[in-house]
Amino acid sequence: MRFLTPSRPVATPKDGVYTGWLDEVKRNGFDEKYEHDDDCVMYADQLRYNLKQGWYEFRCSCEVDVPSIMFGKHPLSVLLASFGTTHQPVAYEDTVRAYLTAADGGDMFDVANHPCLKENFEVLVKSVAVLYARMVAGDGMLQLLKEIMNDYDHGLATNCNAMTDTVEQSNIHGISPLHFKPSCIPNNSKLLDAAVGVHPKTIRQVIFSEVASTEVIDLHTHLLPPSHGALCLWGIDEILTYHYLVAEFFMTAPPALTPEAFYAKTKKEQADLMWDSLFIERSPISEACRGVITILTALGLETELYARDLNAIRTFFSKYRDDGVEGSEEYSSLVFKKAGVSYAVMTNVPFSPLESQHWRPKPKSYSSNFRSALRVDPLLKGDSKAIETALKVSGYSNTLEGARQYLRDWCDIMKPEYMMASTPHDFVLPEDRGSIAKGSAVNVNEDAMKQPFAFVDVSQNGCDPDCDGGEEGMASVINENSDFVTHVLMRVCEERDLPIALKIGAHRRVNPALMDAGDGLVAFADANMLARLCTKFPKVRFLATFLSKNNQQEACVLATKFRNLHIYGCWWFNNQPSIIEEITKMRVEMLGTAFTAQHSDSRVLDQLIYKWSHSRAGKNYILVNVFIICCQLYISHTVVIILQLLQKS
Ligand code: FIX
Ligand code: ZN
Repeated sequence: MRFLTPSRPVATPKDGVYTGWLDEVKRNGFDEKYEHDDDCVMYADQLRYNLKQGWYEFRCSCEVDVPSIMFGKHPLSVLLASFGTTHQPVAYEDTVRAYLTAADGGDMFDVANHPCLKENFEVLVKSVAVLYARMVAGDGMLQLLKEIMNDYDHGLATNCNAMTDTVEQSNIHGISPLHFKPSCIPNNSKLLDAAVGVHPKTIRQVIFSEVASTEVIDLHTHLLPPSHGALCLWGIDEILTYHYLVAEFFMTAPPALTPEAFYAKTKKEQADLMWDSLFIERSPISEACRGVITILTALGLETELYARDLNAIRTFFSKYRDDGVEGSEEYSSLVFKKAGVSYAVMTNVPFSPLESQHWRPKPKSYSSNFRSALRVDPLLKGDSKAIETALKVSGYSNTLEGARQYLRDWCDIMKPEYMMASTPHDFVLPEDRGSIAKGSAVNVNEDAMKQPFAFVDVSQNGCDPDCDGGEEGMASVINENSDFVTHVLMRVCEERDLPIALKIGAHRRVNPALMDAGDGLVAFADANMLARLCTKFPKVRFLATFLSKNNQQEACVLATKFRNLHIYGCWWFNNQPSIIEEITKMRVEMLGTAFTAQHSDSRVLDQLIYKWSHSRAGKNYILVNVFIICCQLYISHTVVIILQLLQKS
């Protein structure tokens, strides 16, 4: 690094003497005052330094040939000075490589050309380029050393890979998973404030690298923390029995094996069957199967995977399992770290006694990797029986006010980020149930209701945004005609300023015997209902995702009509590379950046690794795709800004 000191530009250096900037001085060119200053101190052999102005002189005889910058051989310092202001690390790589291989420079020519070492040498080049770019931007050398010693797992013995601002070439051109790699440029680095620009030649590399190192928030999962005991699912047997894989397994399972017989087996036996069928007898190429491979590879289990040795894989997990809750906690932290997820929003169901026992009488404490979302499906479904039972068991009055209080209390206990529910396939708003049944107009556009899939002209529906049906405060008893959406759910969302996340278009139990694996989809869900909810409850913020590919364009249009609507994720059957590509491109084109590209819907902790590695990866996946699309649209300036924001967030 000593000879890579950036220097002021000099046309004809005297005796090979150059000027370098001292630590933490922004290297932004030559200050005219410099020549006449009296604060210069001679330190050796006619060389001076000036602490006040932050420069020193040094001799360097190294000359290098870097055709991408200047033709012919030039003194190293002249080449470095030619950069002027700060650039992206990749811009310096050719010069660093030339210096490190020069005989009077790093003298590493043999290493650079050794068949077994040249890859490692390239990693060294990239890591030096990062440190150099940071020094040019003004990060102090001592700060860099302290960081390496304190922030990297192996201190000064850390593999240079951790310090490179890059991802493997194979990722950039293919669709292989893009595993999370913590950024080697911390948030306090001055490099992030420098107007570094992005060169068209390097933009792909920069995008991949930024996306790989961006920590995500997972908006919706079914994960529960280790403190919730058996409800926290992790490990190979859970991974293999994920309901996406069970559905795939049953397509070709022997006819003699009924779903009932399958589910009667132990988890381990089920996992054995799945492994044999999907990973040994057949090629694991579906998205869900690839996910298993991504997880195992990320956990360093390539050898076991290559040998198709399920028991050896189990041994890895049992090391954590044997340590009880502590082991689960340790494994959970590892997964979040590897997945690059800062926190995952859970799905917390107060109506489930299995779950509510972990919240009442006193909520169990859990790591900051988890945040809560209050799942309220019975309220959206209008399932008066389930609601009545829940109220009775917990000692609330069987009234709408009782239901509201129940919800408020759960909000106090769980402190949710939002409320959420999945609509049933035959969902209609309670008020419409009435209008269809009785044929009377209840604040809806009757004509539009006759065309279930036409966009409702919401301005014509005569709905007063403040109206709530007039039942306010009434001690009404809960029955099948109760409008829980208006009088309970939306009321509490408004009171607490909580958004509600809707998942629209699942058709539950299409094949009931397959349980969760037997759920299907509604080919076209009626999105009018969402438009009307957004109109009727303007103070409530709606998050929505649709299960059918057919609804995606309509969802985008709706998002541009209602500022209280935000579209998120490529859910479940849409979470396939080809569909993700189509949906994401459309969303970028129609919504710009005003949408949330993805959520994982993980049910098993380990799945965070694959769902996010796949979501980050290139070509047909989400995050990289978003940025590549931006570049294709020639708005690379915006890309730079987004990348900077991402890095800082
Ligand atoms: O309703 C939901 O939250 C769905 O995500 C689940 O019901 C579904 O089983 C699932 O896991 C999809 O990914
Ligand atoms: Zn879900």
